[in-house]
Amino acid sequence: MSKRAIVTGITGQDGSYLAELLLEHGYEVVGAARRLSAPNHWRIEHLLDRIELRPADLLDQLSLIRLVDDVRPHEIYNLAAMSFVPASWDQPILTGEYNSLGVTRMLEAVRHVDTSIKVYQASSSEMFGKVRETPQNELTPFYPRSPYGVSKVFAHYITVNYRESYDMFAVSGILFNHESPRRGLEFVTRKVTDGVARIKAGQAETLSLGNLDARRDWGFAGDYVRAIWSMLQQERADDYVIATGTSHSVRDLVETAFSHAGLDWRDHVRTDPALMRPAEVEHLIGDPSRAKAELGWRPSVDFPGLVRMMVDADVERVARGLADAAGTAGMGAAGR
Ligand code: NAP
Ligand code: F7E
Repeated sequence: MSKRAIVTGITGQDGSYLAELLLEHGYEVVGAARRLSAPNHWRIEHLLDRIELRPADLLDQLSLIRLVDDVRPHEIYNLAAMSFVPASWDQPILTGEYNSLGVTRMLEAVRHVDTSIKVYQASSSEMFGKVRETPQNELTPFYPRSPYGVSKVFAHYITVNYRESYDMFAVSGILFNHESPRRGLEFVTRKVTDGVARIKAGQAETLSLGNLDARRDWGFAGDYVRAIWSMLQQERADDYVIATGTSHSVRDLVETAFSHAGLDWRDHVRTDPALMRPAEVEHLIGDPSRAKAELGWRPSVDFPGLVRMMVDADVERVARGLADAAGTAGMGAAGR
């Protein structure tokens, strides 16, 4: 019998890669999507004849109960969230509604319908924020630096709490930054690779960025969804850090991306104080030892390989004249 899974956030970066992976594993995939006035299916267009989409919104408790009750899945991957950190300063209350209470609503739906359904919650390295130790592992204390980070700490602990209170198989993956050609255009990797492609094509001269000194542990989203799936296949529910174990600065990212396109970044990149954050997360680097030992997980794409993949995809997209085809939705927060 094939397994059934619900993926919330299926229209997002991770949802699209996870849906592909679940289909490869023979799952029936039900994607939960909120209603929008125009479809936002560019990441899952190629999957639409193999998945089922159902309406549900993290803000609406009954929509989640109905979804879980109708589908009766074996597994739920709760990826939906307001995921852009700067927007969380603009809309902290809505961020909490989606990312904290929304997760609680999903857990409540599972508790109400069937506590044997396994649940994955998308936790984040942003919970480490102003880091207490380096590198960060599953036991590193949290010190979030944005409403987004704070909202994810709530979600993380409510997931632990439902596991411990109701004996649910509920796990959190503490994922460090992961990117791909399907990343939203406002995140720094994609902003840079899209900028490189436009400059290369003569459509732009300059690219404005914020803090070039911030360092992140960047991996490839396609690798990270393998870890997500694997966490729900374990005997025992536990939380895992997923990271590459290496970090680079935004400046490294810029240098690597521009030079791959044969450009000198110093001729094009400007820094704009308006793009600095009220409280920055300076340096994140993860220790994925537990995931390596218990899940047998390894990343397959390194930092230069990731940047090259993203630059090549954007150069090709811009050359084909598809300048707006990928991810213009969600650019509400001044492009930071
Ligand atoms: P993403 O591309 O921004 O996708 C977010 C998804 O959530 C979209 O499908 C969006 O739907 C959906 N969504 C937002 N609000 C919703 C609501 N109220 N009801 C239903 N759906 C809603 O994010 P991602 O990069 O794939 O990340 C997936 C998850 O992992 C998120 O929870 C994120 O916070 C977390 N995370 C990401 C990273 C990373 O580096 N990518 C690292 C750690 C954790 P629309 O298409 O309708 O907007
Ligand atoms: O910023 C700096 C910025 O927006 C990375 C989300 O997926 O990963 C992501 O959060 C760094 C920051 O990602 C620009 O100040 C400089 O230090 O790409 P980002 P993020 O904030 O790390 C975590 C793990 C998540 O969970 C989140 O959902 O880059 N930076 N100049 C810039 N960042 C942006 N966006 N734009 C700039 O112009």
